[in-house]
Parts: sequence; structure tokens; C-alpha cells
Amino acid sequence: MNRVITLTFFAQAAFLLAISLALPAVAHIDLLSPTPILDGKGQGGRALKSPPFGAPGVDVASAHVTEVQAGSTIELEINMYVYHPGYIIAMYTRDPAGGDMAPAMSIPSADTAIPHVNELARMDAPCLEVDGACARGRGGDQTFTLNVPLPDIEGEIILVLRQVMFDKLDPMDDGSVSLSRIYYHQAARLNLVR
Ligand SMILES: [Cu+2]
Repeated sequence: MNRVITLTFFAQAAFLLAISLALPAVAHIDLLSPTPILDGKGQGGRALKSPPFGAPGVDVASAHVTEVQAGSTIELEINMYVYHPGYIIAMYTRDPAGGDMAPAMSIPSADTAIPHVNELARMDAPCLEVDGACARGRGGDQTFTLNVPLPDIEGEIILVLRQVMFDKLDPMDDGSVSLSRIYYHQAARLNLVR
């Protein structure tokens, strides 16, 4: 009898594990336009967890390039397929390795603003109101646009999109806040021309 229970337990555990692996731990933004370096559901949805571009192992130099007028405003089309309270921020780097784009992993206190480099635009995660509250998770699925003023420089940049989630902040014993779970990343390669 004990043995049957044990086997049942393991079968259930294996089943739950299989389900959790089948459902990618996806987050939660998918840049539809311009063409990203890797789509937002790439690598089973786990790629977005990898800073700075959400495209681990992808050769940036061979990624799709979108040509845009320097200094113009580009309209991003973004699908946020899982809602978290927080914001979405657009930044840029000229470094194809994104060396200056590493996200902050800790802030000294809950009152400290989360630092970002080369910010171009940001917006609150769009809220789909249901019964007076924002629909959580997949219930909050929305596609929206974000207008991003581009720098007035010529040449290639990587446009970096970062989802910041306030419900994933981890308060530490020393009063600091760990940011290790708050980000999702995506990026697009642009060539700015005059
Ligand atoms: Cu989530």
C-alpha cells in the first residue's frame, strides 16, 4: 500500500514537472515591430530572461537590421502577453555586445529609483481593467504601441526594450532590494541614417 502511494506521488510529481517544463516560464513582452534580434517567445520564452538583449547565443551581427531616420520617432508595436505591474522602458546602446546595458541587480533601499542607461522612452505596463483592477497574468494580454524618439546619430544602434516588474522585487534583510527577478529583455538592431 505504501509503495502504491509512493509511486502515485512520484507519478504526480513527474506529471507536474512535465507540465511546468512544457509551459515555458515565459515573460511577457513580444516586440512585433521593428523586427527584434530574437522574437519574444524565442527559446521557449526563456530567452527574455537573459540580459541585455533577450537573445542568448544569438549572433547580433547577423540579426535583421531595420533602417530608420536618425533623430526620428519610431513606433514600437509590443504584445505584452503576461501582465505584471511595472513599466516598459526603451533604451539604446552602440555596443553590439551591450556592455553598458547590464541591468542593476540591487538597490540600497526601496526608495531608490532603479537606474537605466540611455533611456529613450518609458510607459506603465498597460492595465486591462476588469472589475476595477488590472487583469493579472495572461488575462492582461494586450498589444499596444510605444513611441520612441531615436538619438540623432548615424550608424548602428541596438534598441533595448526592458520590462520592469514591481511584483518581483525581493526585499533583503539589510534593507536593500534585490532586482534579480524583475526584468525581461528584448532588443532590435537599427541602422540610423540621414
Ligand atoms: Cu510573469
